[in-house]
Amino acid sequence: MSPATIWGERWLNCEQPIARKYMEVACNKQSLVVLAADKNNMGELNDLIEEVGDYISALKTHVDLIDDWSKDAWNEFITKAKKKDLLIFEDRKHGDIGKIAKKQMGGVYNSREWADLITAHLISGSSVLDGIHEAWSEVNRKGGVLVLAQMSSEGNLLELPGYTDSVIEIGKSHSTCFGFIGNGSRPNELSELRKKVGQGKMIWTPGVNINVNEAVLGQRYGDPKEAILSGSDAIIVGSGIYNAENPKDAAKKYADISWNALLQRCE
Ligand code: 5BU
Repeated sequence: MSPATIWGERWLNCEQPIARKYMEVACNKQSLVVLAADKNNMGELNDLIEEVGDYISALKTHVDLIDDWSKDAWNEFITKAKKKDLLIFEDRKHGDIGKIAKKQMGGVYNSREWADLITAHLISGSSVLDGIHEAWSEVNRKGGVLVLAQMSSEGNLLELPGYTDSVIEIGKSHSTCFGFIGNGSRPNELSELRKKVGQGKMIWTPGVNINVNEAVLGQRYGDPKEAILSGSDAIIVGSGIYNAENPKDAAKKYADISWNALLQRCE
């Protein structure tokens, strides 16, 4: 199915190449699944991407989780993921002032060179977005930031009155903001977020698992279909896939649920 048929105006009016790429890949793979590849070593990461790469549309990493990280091994892994047509999304949760966020895009991990998308809190103000933008520009790349408007964890302080609204206001008008992280575990919060964000930016949602009781340490889970129907454009799923008895089957299942929910939302 063509992106224009599925995404309609959002595809036609979209000016961000990365958002277009995501919408296109999602249609090709019929999946709105972003894999949270929270593995601790390169071997397991490589195996996981081989196994489920065809059923997901983006790969979310936490580069600092890896025990045996090396530049070469990482570059090889990223090359493999790109061959599977995946956007690379580092969940860095930047939050420092602009000039430091810019430097933090370099350093040992040098995420400006390989990450297409990155997360940031706006706790320090909008300069974090400018800093990240400049870091990408210096290596002739243009990426997108997913700004944390909500979180999935219980008791998070983004829920304090006014915070989410301020974040939406800044993010909506900033060209480096690709979209927002919404709380996948609470469909009503997601619907509210979508209303406020409008159609111009993406909403991607962690806190999604078919087995909502599997949440530990303050994580909260909601149903993947509900998340999409409430306005999410991508479900971020980690343990629901990599801890499944058969990760490939689990990835296919999440892909089918997400895609069918999107079709239903388009009706
Ligand atoms: P899980 O295994 O599906 O619970 O993993 C969720 C992933 O999403 C994990 O990598 C978290 O760092 C990430 N996450 C989250 O769970 N909740 C949030 O609000 C944000 C990110 Br932001």
